[in-house]
Amino acid sequence: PQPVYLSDYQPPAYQVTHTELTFDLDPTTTRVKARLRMERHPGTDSKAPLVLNGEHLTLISLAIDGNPLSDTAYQLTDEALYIEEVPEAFTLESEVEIAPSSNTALEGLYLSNGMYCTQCEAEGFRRITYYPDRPDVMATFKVTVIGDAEGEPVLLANGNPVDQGTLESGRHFVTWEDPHPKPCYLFALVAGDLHKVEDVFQTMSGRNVTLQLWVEQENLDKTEHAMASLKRAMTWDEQTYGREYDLDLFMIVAVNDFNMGAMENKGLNIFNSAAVLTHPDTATDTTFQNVEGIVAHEYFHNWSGNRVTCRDWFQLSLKEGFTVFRDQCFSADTNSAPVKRIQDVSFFRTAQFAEDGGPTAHPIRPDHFIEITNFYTLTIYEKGAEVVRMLCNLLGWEDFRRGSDLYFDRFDGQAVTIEDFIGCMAEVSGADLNQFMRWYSQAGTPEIDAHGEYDYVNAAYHLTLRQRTPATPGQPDKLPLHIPVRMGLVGTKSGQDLTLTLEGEKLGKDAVIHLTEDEQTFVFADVAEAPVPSLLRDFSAPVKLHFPYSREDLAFLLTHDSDGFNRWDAGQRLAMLALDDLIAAHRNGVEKVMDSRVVEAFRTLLTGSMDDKAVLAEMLTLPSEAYIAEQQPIVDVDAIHAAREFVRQSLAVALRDEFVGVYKANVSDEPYSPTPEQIAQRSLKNVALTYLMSIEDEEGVALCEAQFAAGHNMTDVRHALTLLSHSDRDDLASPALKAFGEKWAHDPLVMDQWFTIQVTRPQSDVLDRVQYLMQHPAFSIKNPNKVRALVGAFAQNRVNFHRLDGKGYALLADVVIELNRLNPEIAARLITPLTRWQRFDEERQQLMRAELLRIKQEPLSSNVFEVVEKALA
Ligand code: HT7
Ligand code: ZN
Repeated sequence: PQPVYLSDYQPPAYQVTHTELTFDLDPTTTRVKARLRMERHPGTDSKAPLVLNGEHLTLISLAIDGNPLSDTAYQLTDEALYIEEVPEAFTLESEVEIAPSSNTALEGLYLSNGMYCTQCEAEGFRRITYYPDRPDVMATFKVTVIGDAEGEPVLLANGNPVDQGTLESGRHFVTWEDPHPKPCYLFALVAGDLHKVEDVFQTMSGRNVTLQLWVEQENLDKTEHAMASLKRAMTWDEQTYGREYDLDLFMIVAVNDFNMGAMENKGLNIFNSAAVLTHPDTATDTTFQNVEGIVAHEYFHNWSGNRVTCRDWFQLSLKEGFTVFRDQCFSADTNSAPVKRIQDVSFFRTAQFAEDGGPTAHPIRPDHFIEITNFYTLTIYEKGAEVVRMLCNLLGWEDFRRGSDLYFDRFDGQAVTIEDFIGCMAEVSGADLNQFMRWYSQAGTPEIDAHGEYDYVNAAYHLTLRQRTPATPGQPDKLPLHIPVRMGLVGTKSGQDLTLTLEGEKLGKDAVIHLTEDEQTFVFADVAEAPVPSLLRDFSAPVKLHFPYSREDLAFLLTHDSDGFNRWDAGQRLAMLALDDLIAAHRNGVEKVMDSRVVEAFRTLLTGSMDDKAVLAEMLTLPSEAYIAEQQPIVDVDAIHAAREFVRQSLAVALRDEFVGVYKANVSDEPYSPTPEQIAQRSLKNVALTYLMSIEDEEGVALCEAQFAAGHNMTDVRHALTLLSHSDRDDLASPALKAFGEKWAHDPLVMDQWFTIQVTRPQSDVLDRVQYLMQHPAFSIKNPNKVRALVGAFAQNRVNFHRLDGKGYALLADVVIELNRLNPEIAARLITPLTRWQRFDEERQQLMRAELLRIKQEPLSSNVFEVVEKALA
């Protein structure tokens, strides 16, 4: 497979202005007729051949302006159809046959549980018909779907229904029209035995929009939260960005087999059932919150992605980074803002930093790729969102909003670039964003080494910041970035933020300083007392910040920093220092000793007056093993696990009564509701229970068993089940797992949770269990949710996946090899843990590389090929 380069971009020679499609559905032989009105793009070569993408299609007929084309008038390959000579403007008609039932890649038109559905982003439309499958070709669509009246009573496509009727042989049809020009990646079709819940939303201009959520009958009781989330998102986008919905109908469909979370097809969003269905008995608080965020994200794409789309797939972050930023702000406004930020950053620093430091690191706007589906990454999405957030903070909300208005107005109905977006922001604000643009082209996580010195004589504080971005594949040398550092100086006597005076200007008590060079020293004047600097408040830039904080400094910031995010971060840094010592002690076979400062900091948290329970729960949560690993030069999975367990158990022993108190104070028999208050209370209670169960405290075990048995809601039940089944006591684990498995055997989404809980146990029998569960009737390798819940989750089980006999790696490689044939996109994602081999000791490196080499021997899909090549380079 050959890479495509951004620098080779050429506008399309031919545009499609209107697309008419007719689908005659059948599992093995669906007929697709296409009628495309096309015209040559002004300014392109009049001799340019017409090139249409097409894969896995059987061509039946082809005609231009009603004249059938002879075999010699066109050329067909496995990937494209070439027509040498075409008029300036013409109508192209084609008919092809496709087989949805054998489409296991879940790209194009496929069957999920007997239901027809589509996934066209990024390049799935070419598996439906011959077409210029690129986002800068935008057309209006009219689509007729013909199906079996009994088997597929519901026939959906984008836009508004304009016709319907019955046909002979028990068939029927519905015709849909979408008046908004769109690229074909936003095309969607769904047909099956679906049932709907319906609601109405009145837009800010007073139009009524019908909202429909389509699901299988047994899921009708799991739609309420998604519908409420959708209405909240519609209101938020009107109030925050002035964006109104633009059709009379908005539909969401839930399907069981889906490669990602959801898809923003115009007027017909298709969702992985795991990303839309909720019920207090079957979904946890985390799922409720994810569903709200994903529903909002897909809805927000209607403007940031659909009305204004990407010129080419290199610009993917234009729509994804901006839309993630929008959904993060929505969730922050709707729930607890500090907790949302803490959770997002915590995930980002663990997973995106790892991606940015590994062999698949790439800029937010890559300059080449082999397989675009490999680039739906944390860098494009989450780092892209961090960059938009920095921009918003640099400009201030007012200018950012004016820039976004200009962007939507100027480019409505067009396919554009990241420069177009940044250009609007620069134009409204007058800011020079040239250096800022480097964030889009430079891969790797910038690191800031910071040093501070208090000058008692002159009452000044000198802060020196030095930045460097490590080399990444293909980018050995980096230029300095524009890094906004939000900060404060917290007085050690007063415990208050001190006024920041820089170069004679009073900046207030919380300000942003701009690091634009390799090294800069900032001298703050009139600093009346020695301060501890609070740097990178609210994670103001996606960088690693190193400052030589003492444990005393961190304990001080933990209680005195006015920035909630940095208070949490101080706690994490303090715990990390203790963990580092314990990891070293474990490695050296030295007795482990708990740092009393950490115990005292936790005691203060538990007994103090902090009334935000959600933040408190986060502060009491230790850094994850994955995050700790990210901080180590060479990952020692066993030492990390042992050190973290030691800290957890030491805290549980020292603060046992406090944890029992916190647990009991937060038990509630209120009916379940996913409100921020209830979620906070449950998190705090369950964090306390986690500590108690780590020492198998008798009362803790009783509380845990009672919580499991009470079955009040899935958040509490799942947490209790996880603790029982991750304990060393089989008398606790086995009965609970058995009871849960039997109770929920009928519910695929709950069974996914059951799989995950079992394969993330720390006990050493897990590998056998994965193999056993892969034969379980509820498991199917063709269903991405099952693969993620079982095999993907196992690969996150650090002590067991990284077993020294290499069997964890071999199991993953076996599954990747099988999936490479069935679903290359999922196969390529699943390899990720093996690609991080350089982070481990020599022995594990050899084992991981051996599995990558074994995969490489196979006839590989371009998806898996690209990842394996990079991993072994
Ligand atoms: N824009 C959507 C991306 C997506 C996707 C991409 C590749 C293969 C399958 C896919 N399903 C959805 C989702 C989003 O970011 O909103
Ligand atoms: Zn998106």
